[in-house]
Formats: sequence, structure tokens, C-alpha cells
Amino acid sequence: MKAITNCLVTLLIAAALGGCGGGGGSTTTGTDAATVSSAPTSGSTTPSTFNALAIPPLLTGTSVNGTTTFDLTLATASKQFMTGAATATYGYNGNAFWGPTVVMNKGDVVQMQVKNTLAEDTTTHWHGLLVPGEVDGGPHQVVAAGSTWLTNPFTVKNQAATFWYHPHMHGTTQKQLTLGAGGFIIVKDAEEAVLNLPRTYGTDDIPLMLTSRRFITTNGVANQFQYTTTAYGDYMLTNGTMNAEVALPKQLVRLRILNGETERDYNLGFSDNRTFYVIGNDGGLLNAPVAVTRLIMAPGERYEIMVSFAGDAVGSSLDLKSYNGPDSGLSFGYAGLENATSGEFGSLLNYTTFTVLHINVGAATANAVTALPSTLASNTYLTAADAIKVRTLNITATAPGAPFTFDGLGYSMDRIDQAVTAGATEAWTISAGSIFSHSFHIHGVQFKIVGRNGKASEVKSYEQGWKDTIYLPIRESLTFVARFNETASASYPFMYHCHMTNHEDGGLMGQFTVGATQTVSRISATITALLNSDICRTDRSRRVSVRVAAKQSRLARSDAWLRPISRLTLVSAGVQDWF
Ligand SMILES: [Cu+2]
Repeated sequence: MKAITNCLVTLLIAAALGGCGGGGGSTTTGTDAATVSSAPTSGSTTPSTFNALAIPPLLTGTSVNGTTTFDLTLATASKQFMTGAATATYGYNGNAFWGPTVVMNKGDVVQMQVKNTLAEDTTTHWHGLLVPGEVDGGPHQVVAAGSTWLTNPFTVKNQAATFWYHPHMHGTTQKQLTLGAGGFIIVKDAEEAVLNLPRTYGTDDIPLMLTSRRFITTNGVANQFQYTTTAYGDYMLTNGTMNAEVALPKQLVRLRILNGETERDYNLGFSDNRTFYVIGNDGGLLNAPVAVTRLIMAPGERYEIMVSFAGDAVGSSLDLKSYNGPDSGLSFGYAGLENATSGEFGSLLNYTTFTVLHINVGAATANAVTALPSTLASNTYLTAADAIKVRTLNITATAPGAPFTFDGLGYSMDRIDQAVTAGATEAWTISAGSIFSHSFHIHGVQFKIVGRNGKASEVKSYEQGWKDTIYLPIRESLTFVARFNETASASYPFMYHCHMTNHEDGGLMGQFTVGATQTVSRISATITALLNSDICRTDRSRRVSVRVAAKQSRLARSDAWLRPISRLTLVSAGVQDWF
């Protein structure tokens, strides 16, 4: 606490002197002009000086013979957040923090090319996109240090919505995201295009990535990001800008908001408690706008909102805030409500209301959208009755502070936890357990939440659309229905996990295949016999060869056989360490 206080005093003096220095690292945003950031006076007050909100540049790809290729290069960089030493960061395509916004159209054939210039391995996951497992960029699809990954071409199937890309390297996801690796993906489609919605990027259509960072001294260099053993940052970064401000026109404005945090939930609202309208969820527009004054967002979730400044005076200001304080009506388990200013689960921003974005109202634009459409989309949603199979996942932990798991099993790259039949519609119920809240995300689908705690009535009106990530409060459950149309093999399975990246890296993740499953029983019988044979139990070389054979069989690791073997047969045979 003492160190933090001293740090603040130093920064406040620097701010009072007008700031200085700041190469700021390379950036291509053009709007990321502020290179020296003033420090918040505390987590709970509005700072007196602001920095211009960075707007990520657009990346529209290169089209050749009907296929559009998006090139992303991940590299080290540095950015001046504080006075003194610059902060070492990661960024895509020369950005000092975060990456360009990838823009694609539904129906387009695209491919992604990722060059990894880091000294460590990474992966790039297209969060929310409906793509097959080998394109998905999960933990198995490693882009080794110095190498380039070019995906197979795929057709963009998603509805118009806001998605994002980020590393998914098991064990270092939190680190790489913390250092700045990530970016938005905006999908456009014909249904959205005919609506009278704001879509002038950076003017009345604004992407907002919300996160925070803790600064520490690493190897004698001050102002570096802490990316382990901390759930929370101390300083708010909006699109990577500390103390961000933006000029927004006196009209309806669209905000595409992503919670890009490690663990913190946001309880968003405006400083005058004005009503705003949720128009989109993770996977598409809602059928109609939903009016709210507060919006809870867990890590990985996206909501598109519309807010009107038509009644505000030009030159007036207001704030977008997160109401995470003791007067918020929130209770323990909400991430960020812990009443501590330091330590792994404390933060200067915890248990307080803090500013996310300072907004200065400017003149309306010539093409201002003046009315909120009453209908937005014509989604036909799945219902619980559509499900032909039910699965349950229970988040467990032996004690507070111990790693979270699904049903007692920490993540293993070599264990398939669920096998889903391609094309099947299933209902999954996820229970949070009694330790903490979580943020559940599943790959390969967009789902419809059909119940919270078994009741459709407890599903929030603003979360009625297509989702891929969802806030899961402590001691609660949620049930979603999804159709699994995208296939994933055992070599490149899909993930389901908590999107609190510290929980994810700690093992709160499972993996599943989507494919034909009718031949699993035959393979199961064969491998069971092999594993149970005396040869397997006594001859290590043969055990290894059986293991390799099992791994080479695309279906062999699906749960129909692996679950009984891994939990019962393998244990009794003494060979569970193979897997
Ligand atoms: Cu979690």
C-alpha cells in the first residue's frame, strides 16, 4: 500500500507539471496521440486530465480470386503509460497495444494469416466465429515462435456482430492478453446494413475494449505490466488508453463494448443514470432494443448499445462508469467487489465506482441517426424443447484460492471431455459453485440462454440474443441451447472454459469434439482390450505405441470410451499416466 501511495504522489506531481517525455511506442491508430498518461487521483474519482481514446485502425484484408486474407503480425512493442520507463507490450500489426479491427462480411470466403514474431509460442482464437476446429485457433493450434499460421479458407457464417481475436495458448493466455495481444472483429451482413443504425467507425460507431492493468517494477524496470498472480489491474485502460476521453456527436451513438479484463466484471452506466439501449449480444442483433440503466459484463462478453446525446448541450460532458462500489447492490462473488486495494484479489479500482470513458458532446454529424429502430432483427431462437441431449458441468474447487475445475478435472490437452454429434442440438447447464462467479465461454457455437437457475424468467431481457460468453454468478446455474454445426476433431477440438483468464490458465477449461460418433463404441472396445492387456501394463515401449495409436485415431479420444477408461479402467490398470 505504501509503494502505491508513493507512486501516486510521484505521478500526481508529474501530471501537475504538465507531463513530459514519451516516445509512446509505435502506433498506427492516428488517434492515439496522447503518449503520456495522467494517473487517476484514485480509483473512485474522475481524473482532471484525459487522453484521447485510441480507435483501433481497420483491417479489411486482401482479396485474391474470391478469398480475402487477413494478415496479422504479433510483435513486442512498448507504450508510454506512465511517466518514466515505457511499458513493454504486445501488439498486432505495429500497434503498441491491442491490434487492428478486422472487418468481414457474412458470406465472404476468408482466411487468416498470423505471423508470430515473439520469442514465445502463441495461438490466435477467433472468439465467437463459427469456424471448424482446425481454424478455431485453440490451444492445440500453436503458432510457434517465429512461425506463420495460415488457416484454411472458411465462409463467414456469423450474423452482423462484434467479435474479437486473442491468444489462447494454454497457461500463457493471461500473460499475452495482459501484454496487449487482442483485437476486435466486426462482421457485417445485409440484414444489419438496411437498418438505420450508426456505422461510421470511430465517429458514431465506437469500439470500446475495457480492461485495467497493474504496474510493477520488473527486473529493475518500472511501469511494467503485472501478468501473473493478479486478478485485477489498478488503472483503467479503454482501448489501451488510460483516462480516456472521446468527443461524441450530439445524436444517437453506437458503442460496441468488450470486457477484455482478466477477471473484473463491469456494471456499466452513465454518470447521470440515463437510459441506454442494448441492441446486440455477442453473436448478433437482438430482435428489438432493450432499455437499461445498468449493464453487467463479464470478461469476454460483448454488448452493443445505443445511447442518445441529442438532448445534451454541445460542450457538455458526462462519463461512462462502472458502478462496482458498495452502493451498487452487488454482492460477494461479483468480480471486482473485493474490498482490498492491493494483493492478488485487490485493486485500486475494486469496490468503487470508476470512470471508464469521459465523453465530451460535440456537434451532430450531417448523417446523424435520430431514431432508434423499433425492430432490429428477426432471429428464430432455439428452445429447450429442441435439445436432444442434456449435459451438465459443475465448476468446483477444493477451497478458496485453489484452482477451479469442471467436475474435478483440470484441463488436459490430451483428454477429450465431451463428444458431440455434428448437427445435434443440445442443452448444457453450467453451475458456478459456491466460491466465486465466472464467465462461461464455449467455442464453435452461438447459444441461446434458456434458463438461469432453471427458470426462463431469470434470464435478463438484454441477454436474450445469441451469446458465446455469459456471466455466471456465484451459486447460480445457467442453461443454454446450441446447435453444433461446426466440426472439430480430437486433434483440434473446441474449448469450453471460464473467460477469466486466470481461472482458464489455472485449468477451468475442457475440450470437445464435434463429429460422427457412431463408431466410437467399436474403437472403444479395441483400445480397452489393449489397455487392459498384460503387455500394456508391463512393457513401456508397447504402452507408448498403444498410446500413439490411440492418439492417431480421430475418434479414439472422444469421451464415449475415454471417460470410462480414464476414470476406471486406466486407474485399475495403473496406466492413467499415459493420458
Ligand atoms: Cu472462472
